[in-house]
Amino acid sequence: MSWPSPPPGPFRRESWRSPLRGPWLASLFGLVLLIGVPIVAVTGFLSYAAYDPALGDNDLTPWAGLFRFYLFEWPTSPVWLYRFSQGVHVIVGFALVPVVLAKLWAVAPKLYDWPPVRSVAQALERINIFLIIGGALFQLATGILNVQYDYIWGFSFYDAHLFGAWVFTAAFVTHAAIKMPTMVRSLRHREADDVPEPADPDALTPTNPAPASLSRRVLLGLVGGASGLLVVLTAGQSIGGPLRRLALLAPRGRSYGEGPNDFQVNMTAENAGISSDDVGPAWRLEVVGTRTVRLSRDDLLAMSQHSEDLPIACVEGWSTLQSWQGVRLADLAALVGRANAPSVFVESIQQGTPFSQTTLNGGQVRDPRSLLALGVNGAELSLDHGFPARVIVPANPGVRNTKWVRRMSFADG
Ligand SMILES: Nc1nc2c(c(=O)[nH]1)N[C@H]1C(S)=C(S)[C@@H](COP(=O)(O)O)O[C@H]1N2
Ligand SMILES: [Mo]
Repeated sequence: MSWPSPPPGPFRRESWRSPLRGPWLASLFGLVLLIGVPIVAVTGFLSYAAYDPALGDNDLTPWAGLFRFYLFEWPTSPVWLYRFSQGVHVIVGFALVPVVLAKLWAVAPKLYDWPPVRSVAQALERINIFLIIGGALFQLATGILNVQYDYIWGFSFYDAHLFGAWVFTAAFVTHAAIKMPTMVRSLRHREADDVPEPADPDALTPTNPAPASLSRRVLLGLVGGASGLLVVLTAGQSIGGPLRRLALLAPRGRSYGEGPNDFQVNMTAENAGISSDDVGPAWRLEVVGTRTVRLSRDDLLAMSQHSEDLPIACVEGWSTLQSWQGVRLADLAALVGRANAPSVFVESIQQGTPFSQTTLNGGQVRDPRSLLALGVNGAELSLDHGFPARVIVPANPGVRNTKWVRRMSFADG
């Protein structure tokens, strides 16, 4: 079969005229992605492990079992582990946006290859390229939107971002392996700034270049500058200090509350549907083990109190370090005869959302720094921060630090 000549427009090589395009430029962006993408991927897969240490009641993902092969019991040390890994995931993810767009621009002529199918190998490679582009844009879009907005999805962000990650990773690894020799070869030779690159087999270099409107160096400066700006506009949410005020792209990473309780709130008591009756004097914590004990807030305050400086670190990348006061999870486990519980299932007063419950693993229960917090920074917990009691566990993702706790069931081990 022979193909007709290319239709007018982008399928014609001569319609691509920027003198900046060429294999060196495409390979340079490729190299940056080759370093950046694995950082985002590894921290992302770590986040999944952190979410589901016991893979118990939290994991509502269909077919999640397929992806559990690498999971391990999430540790409690160092306390900043999730704060760091998820901060890196979100900050580097943002920083890669301009690089991904620049790389797409640099290789755009390839997307309009003519004839569209020449051989089985070429067709497979093209399918793979469309999976990478689709995967990258999907992951960046879902990730960024999740940081910006709450619950705008008709589907679970968590499932979509996880499946997207596997599709993208598989396509990325394949593409990197195929293109490695081309990248290494192309990066060896750099043309003077205002000269088009030599003709290349991938046909990225234009056949009839237009005069340059900006130099390659300026283009690289713009892409790098855009990445740097995105880092400045997000990093404060994880790093804190004066940078926090600059974290405009992380609108939920800012303060909320009064005095000692003046720090981030994602889910307010009002939005969670917590009424003052729920948390009034009639509130009891039900602790279930070999026996069931019902404790008032005063009963809890009469137990041995401990104070720990621990971060809250959200999947969205924001984090904050606070000083928490309350009773040890280990003491509650011992109280109901389950000192060696392999896990505890925690339920909130809040209803009707996966965030209202969590499973913590045995290491998290036994760590003496893991608290059921009654206070923060020396003051009573505010209602928005989880009054009468909330979970706070070192190195734990924020979402597993359940607020407005009503029941803790220590498993039999
Ligand atoms: N009951 C309940 N606990 C919850 C949540 C929630 O929506 N409901 N949000 C979680 C999330 S996603 C985070 S990051 C931490 C901190 O959230 P906050 O800022 O709303 O306190 O609380 C967690 N505990
Ligand atoms: Mo969160």
